[in-house]
Amino acid sequence: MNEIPWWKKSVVYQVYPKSFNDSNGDGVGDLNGISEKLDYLADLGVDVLWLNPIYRSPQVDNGYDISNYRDVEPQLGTMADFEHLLQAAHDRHLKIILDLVVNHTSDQHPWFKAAKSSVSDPHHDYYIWKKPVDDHEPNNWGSSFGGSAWEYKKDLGEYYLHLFAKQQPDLNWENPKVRQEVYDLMRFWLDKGVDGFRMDVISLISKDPAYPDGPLIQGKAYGSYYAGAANGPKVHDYLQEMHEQVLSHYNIMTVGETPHTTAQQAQLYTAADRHELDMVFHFDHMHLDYGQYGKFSTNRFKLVDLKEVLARWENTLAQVDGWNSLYWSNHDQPRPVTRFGDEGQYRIRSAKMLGTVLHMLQGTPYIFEGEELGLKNVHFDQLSDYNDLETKNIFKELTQQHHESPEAAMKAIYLHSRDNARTPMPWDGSEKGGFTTGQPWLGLNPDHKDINAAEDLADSDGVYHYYQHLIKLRHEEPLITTGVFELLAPDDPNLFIYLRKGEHETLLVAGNFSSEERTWSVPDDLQAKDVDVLIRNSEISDSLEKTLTLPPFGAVVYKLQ
Ligand code: TEU
Repeated sequence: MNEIPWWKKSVVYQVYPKSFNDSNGDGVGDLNGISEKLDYLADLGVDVLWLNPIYRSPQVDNGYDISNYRDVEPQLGTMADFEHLLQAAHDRHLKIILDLVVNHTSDQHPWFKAAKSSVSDPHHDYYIWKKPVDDHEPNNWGSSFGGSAWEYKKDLGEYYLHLFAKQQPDLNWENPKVRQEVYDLMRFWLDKGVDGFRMDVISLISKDPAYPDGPLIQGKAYGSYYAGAANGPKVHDYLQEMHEQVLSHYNIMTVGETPHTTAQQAQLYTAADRHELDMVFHFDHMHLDYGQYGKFSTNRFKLVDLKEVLARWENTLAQVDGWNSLYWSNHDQPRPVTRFGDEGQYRIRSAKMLGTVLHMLQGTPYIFEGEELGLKNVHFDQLSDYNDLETKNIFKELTQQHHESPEAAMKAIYLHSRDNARTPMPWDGSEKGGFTTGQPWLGLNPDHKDINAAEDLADSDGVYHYYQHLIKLRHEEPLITTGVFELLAPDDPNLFIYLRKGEHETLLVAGNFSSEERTWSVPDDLQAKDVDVLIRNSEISDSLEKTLTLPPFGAVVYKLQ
């Protein structure tokens, strides 16, 4: 059998540099701060660190608006600091992947400054410009952050496209010069020894040349660009060209962020024989609690729907020797304990349960900073306490366009603001959480006095030590990487139970998503006394009898011979 690629047996830890650890007291996390915490990360047992963008940026979208791809954002440090971090990580057998943001640049990038200077500038068609149609925007597309996706440059008599903030103009991937510029900047970092990339909204880089209007959904004033910009006509040509010209020349890993992509479409991105990407991030499980206004709703997910989504992705990618990423959260999502688990008396146990049912799936697990501590969403009282432009824009949309009360808007923001994930890491219970000696760029979660790394690591039953065990299992138990997935009890509204089947052995994974004790009738062929308990988060039977009883948010993994 072919050697299993290293990234199929790896666990990735996502570091949001601004919020991880501040080494120089300016209130902003930085690269040297990450270097200071490498032993914390190596001891957890992870294999790869994904750093959110570290490049020079005006910070309109916290680094996802890049003005120089070959320089480090001064607030985060210097190129020497990065090279030191990379070497120190490699010395601990930790790989580092960077965030490749090439669907768009900052409007402060020299390319865009030249492009907007004149329609005849050589850089003009590095971006996407259109003439007005009937004195209006070229189509009805809305920006991800509210408003139109088109910005008019009066002096040029043209609009430019920005699927995100107007300070984030979309690059024109139709232009081969743009593609070569991207491949060159990728080589710049790979030749430094970087171990791969997470590719920001890579499913959006090829647009439908007709730029058709998008459907009006969820009460939005503008049409969705997904119909014309997600999984566009040439996206696979571009990725296969990138693979041939760059990726295939290095022993690296790649993960594409592919919003608005189905499991079937993901087969095309990740099938081994297509030579595109190693895996993708999908969003199907992130949209289960969306409501009439999209993401900012007060709906709660339904476990039956969650199990259907996770099983569909497991089964669909397995059909083509594709590969899955496994995640509960990232820098754009609320905290898993709040969204999928329990913030109250079962916070720690539900955090462990969520870790168990995710890490035993087939795919590469991603741990977003703080997930290994069971962190919760933050309760900021004022809108002014939030930093994220998406959050500030949605407050205006909910109150001014949809006439929701400020209280209702703040409740939806509490549940879904991206700042839930971006509050500074609480290293200890001191006033500034051991994150900084200065004024933090974003407030810490007030609960950090009790919920912090020092407290959790001192608890042998804490979340961090449980995650160490989960990660160790992935490194030692081949079935977690290769076992065939089979969902059991698909209609059970509280229990997530599945198998990972090998030739002679089987793993049975069970998680209780409710705050009540639940039971499950174990099928005859799975009842066994001589089973190994690989991990459990509470008092659960040592063997599989006729009935499996799981306490509130209980989780267990059995290995059957
Ligand atoms: O996010 C793209 C994307 O899918 C987001 O719009 C996501 O759907 C939304 O944030 C969920 O609330 C990537 C980055 O992860 C995000 O931080 C950037 O703001 C965005 O691209 C633009 O680069």
